[in-house]
Amino acid sequence: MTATLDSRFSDTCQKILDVLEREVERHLAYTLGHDATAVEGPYLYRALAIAVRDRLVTEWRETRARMAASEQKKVYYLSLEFLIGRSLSNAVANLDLEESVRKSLHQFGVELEEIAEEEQDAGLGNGGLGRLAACFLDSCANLQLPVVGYGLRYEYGMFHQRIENGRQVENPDHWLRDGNPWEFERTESARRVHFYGHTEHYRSEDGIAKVRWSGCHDVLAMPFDLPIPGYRNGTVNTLRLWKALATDEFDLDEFNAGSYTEAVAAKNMAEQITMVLYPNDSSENGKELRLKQQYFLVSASLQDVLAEWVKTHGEDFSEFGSSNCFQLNDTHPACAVPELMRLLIDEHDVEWEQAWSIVRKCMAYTNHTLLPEALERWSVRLFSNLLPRLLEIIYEINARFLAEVAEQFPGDAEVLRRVSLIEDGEHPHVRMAYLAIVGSFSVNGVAGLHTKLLKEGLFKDFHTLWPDKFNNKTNGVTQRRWLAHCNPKLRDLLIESIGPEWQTDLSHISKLAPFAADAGFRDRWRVVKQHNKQRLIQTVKRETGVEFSDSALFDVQVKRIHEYKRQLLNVLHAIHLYDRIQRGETAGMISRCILIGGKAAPGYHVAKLIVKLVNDVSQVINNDPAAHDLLKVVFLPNYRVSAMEVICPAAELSEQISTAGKEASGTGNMKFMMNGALTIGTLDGANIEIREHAGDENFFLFGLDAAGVATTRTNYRPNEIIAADPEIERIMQMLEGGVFSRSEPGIFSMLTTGLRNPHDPWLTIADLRSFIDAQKRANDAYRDPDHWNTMSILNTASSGWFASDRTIGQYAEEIWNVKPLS
Ligand code: 17S
Repeated sequence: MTATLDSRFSDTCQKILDVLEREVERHLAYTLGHDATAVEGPYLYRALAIAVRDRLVTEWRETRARMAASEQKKVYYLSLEFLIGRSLSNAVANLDLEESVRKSLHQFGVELEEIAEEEQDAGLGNGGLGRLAACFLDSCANLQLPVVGYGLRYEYGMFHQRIENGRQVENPDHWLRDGNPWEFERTESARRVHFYGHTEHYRSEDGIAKVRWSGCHDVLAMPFDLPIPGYRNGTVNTLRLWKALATDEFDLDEFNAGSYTEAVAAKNMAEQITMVLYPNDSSENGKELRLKQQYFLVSASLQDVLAEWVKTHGEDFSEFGSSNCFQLNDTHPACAVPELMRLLIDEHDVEWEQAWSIVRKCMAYTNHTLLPEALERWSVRLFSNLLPRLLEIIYEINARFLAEVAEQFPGDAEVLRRVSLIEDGEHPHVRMAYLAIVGSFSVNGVAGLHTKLLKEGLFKDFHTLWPDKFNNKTNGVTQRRWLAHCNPKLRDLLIESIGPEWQTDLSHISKLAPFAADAGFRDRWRVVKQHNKQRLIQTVKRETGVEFSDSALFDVQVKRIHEYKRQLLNVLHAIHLYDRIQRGETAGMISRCILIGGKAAPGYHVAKLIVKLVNDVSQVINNDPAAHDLLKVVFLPNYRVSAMEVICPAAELSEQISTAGKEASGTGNMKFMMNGALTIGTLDGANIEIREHAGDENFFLFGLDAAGVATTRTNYRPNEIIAADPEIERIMQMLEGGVFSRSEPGIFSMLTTGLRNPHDPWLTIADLRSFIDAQKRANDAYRDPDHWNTMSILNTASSGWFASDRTIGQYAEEIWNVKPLS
C-alpha cells in the first residue's frame, strides 16, 4: 500500500470508530432515553446492538433488492426451530467491526465479551435439529445463496433448567421481555391463516368444480425479520419468524355475542399459537396446539412466497416449480405438501395435475431420526376438525398414489397397506413422513449410516418405488461460530500458522496437519487449551461450586438427555473409576473431570431420573476426599448454545456414545473435533465419518455396530454379562446398594432394572466392558501429553469435511440446483 492510501485507509478506520462511538452514545441518550451517568450493561448492550444493526441494514436492503430482481431459483428453509443463540458478536465479527467496537466500549470501561454476555440466547429450538437450521442459515449467507429461513417467533423459547435437590426444575424463558434489537416487524406483509370450519363443494360460473373452506376462524400471521449476515461479503439474508395475532374481526364478529371483556380475552386463543416452543426433542405428543403451530408456519410462509410470485409473474405458475424450492426440516412442516396444493387449486385456480407436478418439483424433505416414537402421526379426527380442507386433499393425494402403486404391484394388498398415507385402525392417523416423501422430489438423511438405514429399513418400500429420490447430506457446523468466535486464542494461532482462508473454506484446515510434528507448535496448542480450560473452570465453579483442576482430563458429554444417547453409560464408567479409587486400584490413573449437561423433556420421567442420578453421583464423589485429586463429576445446569461456546473449546474428550443406529448424525461431535477434542464413540451417525477423517488411531472406538446391535437384541442377557464381570458387578452393587441414594433408598431402581432387562433397547450393559476398556486407552494416551496433543491437532486438521458450508454446498448443487447471487 502506498503512503497516501495507507493514511486514507487509517482515516477511514478512525472515522468508522468515531462514528460508532458517537452512535452508541446517541442510541443511549435518544433511542433508549438513558442518562449519561453510570451506564449499566443492559443499556450498553442495547445501544451497541442497535448501532451494529444499523450497519447491517444497508447490506440487508441491497441483498433483498438483488434477490427480488433476480430471476434465479430461490430456496425456503421451513423449520419449526431455529436455535440461533446470541447475535451481537456474530454480527460484529461478520461486519469486521471488532476493533472499532472494542475501542468504542473502552470509553465505558468494558470489554466486548462482558457486553455480549448481556444478550439472552434466542432459544427457539430444542437441540440438534434447531441448531442445524441456524448453522445452515449462516452457511447460506456465507455462500451468498438466495435462501430465506421461515420459522415461528415463540414468545417463550426453550425453558431454563435449574437443579433443585438434584432434580431438574423448568422455568419459563421470557426472552423477549426486554425487547429484541435484531427483529423488524413487517406489518405490510401480514397473512391470514384458516382453522376449523368446513368445506363446500360448488361449481364456478364456468362450470368448474371448486371447493370453498368456510366458517373458519382466521388467525393473523405477523412477520418479524431477523438479519443473517454473511462473513464480510456484503450479503445479509433473512430469517422470517411469524407471530400469531387475533384478527380484528376476532373480537368484533365472532365474539359480539359475548361481552367486551370476554371478547378481548378470546384474543388469547389465537395468540397462544406462537406462545411457547414445545420442549420435547424426539416425540410428538399429539397435541392440537402443536399441529396448529405447524400449519400456521406452513400456510403463512407459502402464502408469502406465492404473493411475491404473483407480484412479478401474475397468475402464471408454469415456472413456479422450477424457480422455487422448499426444504422441509423434518416432517414438522410436512403440511406444506397439501397446503401448496390447496393454495394453487382453491385460491389460484390451478388444476390438480399441474398443481401436483409443481409440488413434486419444489418440495424436499430431510429426515432427522429413525426412532419410531419420533415419527409424526396425526389423528384423522383431529385433522378433519382443525384442517378439514387439508385432510380432503391428503385423501386425494393418497388415492392417486395408491392407484399408482397398485399398477406397479398388482394384487399386492399388503404393500398398499404398508405405504398408505393413512394408517388404518380404530383411530386412523395421517403418516406425515410418508406424506413428505410422496410430495417431494428429494428425501435425505443426515449422515451416511443414517441414510443407509432409512433406505434399508424405515422407508424401504419408498426406496424400492423411487430409488433416485433418496440421498445423503452429512451434517456440518459453522466454523465461524464454533471455532473462530468461541475459541479466539485458537483462531489466532491458526491464522498465524496457516492463514485465514479456513474461516470461509474449512478444507484449508488440513494445512494444519504437518504442525502436529512440531514440538514448539504442540506447546502453543497446549497453552491455548489450558487457557480455555481455565475459562470453563470458572463457569463450572460459578454454576455448581465444584472446582475442576486444569491438569485433569476434561471429559465432556453435553446434549439432550435421552436413553439412546446413554448418559447412563457415562455414569456407569464414573462409578467404575470411583470404585477403583476406593479399592486403591489407582496405578496409572490420570486425574479426570467429567462434565455432563443437557435438558430433559419435562414429561420424560426416565430422562429426569438420569439427571437426578448424575447429580447424586457427583455429590458423593466430589465430597469424598479419597477421590479429590483423581475424579470430579459435575452436572452443568441449563446447557444451551452460549454454554457450548465455553464448553467445546475446553473439552479434551468428547463423549459420543449412543447405541449404534440411533443417533442420526450428531453435530456436537463435530464442534468438539474442530476444537481439538478426541472422540470416544460408537460407530453411530457422523461418528463413523469423523473416525474416517481423523484416522482410527486418533479416535477411541468401542461398542457394537448397528448390525451387532440388531443380532445382540435377539439373544441379550445382561444379567449374565454382569455376573461374569466382577468390575461391572461392583458398579451394579454400588448403584443397587444405595451408595448414591442414601436419603431416598430405591429411587434409581427404574434405571437399574432397565439395565438388567433383556429387552433393554439401548443395550447399555452390552457395551459397558468395551466402553471401560476404551476409556482406559484414553487414560493411557493422556499420560503422554505429546502424543495426546498430536492427536488433538490432527483431529482439528481433519475437521474440514464437517463444515456446514460443505453440507450446504451439497444441498445447493445436488438438491436445490441454486447458484450464489452475485
Ligand atoms: C436430531 N434430531 S433434534 C438428531 N429431532 O437426533 C441428531 N427432533 O442426530 C442430528 O444431528 C440432528 O437432528 C440434526 O440433524 C432432532 O416436538 C425432533 C423433534 C423436535 C421437536 C418435536 C418433536 C421431534 C416439539
